[in-house]
Amino acid sequence: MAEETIFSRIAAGEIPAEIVYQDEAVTAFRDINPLAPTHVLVVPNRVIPAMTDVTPEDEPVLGRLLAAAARIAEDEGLSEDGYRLIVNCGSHGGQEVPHLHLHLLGGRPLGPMLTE
Ligand code: DGP
Repeated sequence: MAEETIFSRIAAGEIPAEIVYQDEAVTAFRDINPLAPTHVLVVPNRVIPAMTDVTPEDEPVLGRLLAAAARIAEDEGLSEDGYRLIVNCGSHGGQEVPHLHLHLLGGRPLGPMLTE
């Protein structure tokens, strides 16, 4: 079994977070350091450390992450104006937490995709 992470502990209810969605595969909660009016992290309950660790057996849960993000975006009122999903990977991608996650960002125009 993969090591525990801060996000798997949030998914297990061991660390508090503002959870906005949870099912048997996926947990979504508000980012502790929001960069937009809506900034939700969508994580698999079972740890996948990073995109570089994805295997074919992860394909169903990856679909579940995207489907959950779309549903949360709708619930947050973001569908009409749109939103952005980001997955950071590794040091060049700026990944800080070694537990694959989608950032769901919206609620204002988000500007260019990259600033540098
Ligand atoms: P990344 O750089 O893609 O690994 O993003 C990690 C995000 O996780 C960052 O935006 C801050 C957020 N984060 C880190 N620790 C916690 C925590 O304990 N609770 C919550 N809600 N968010 C956290």
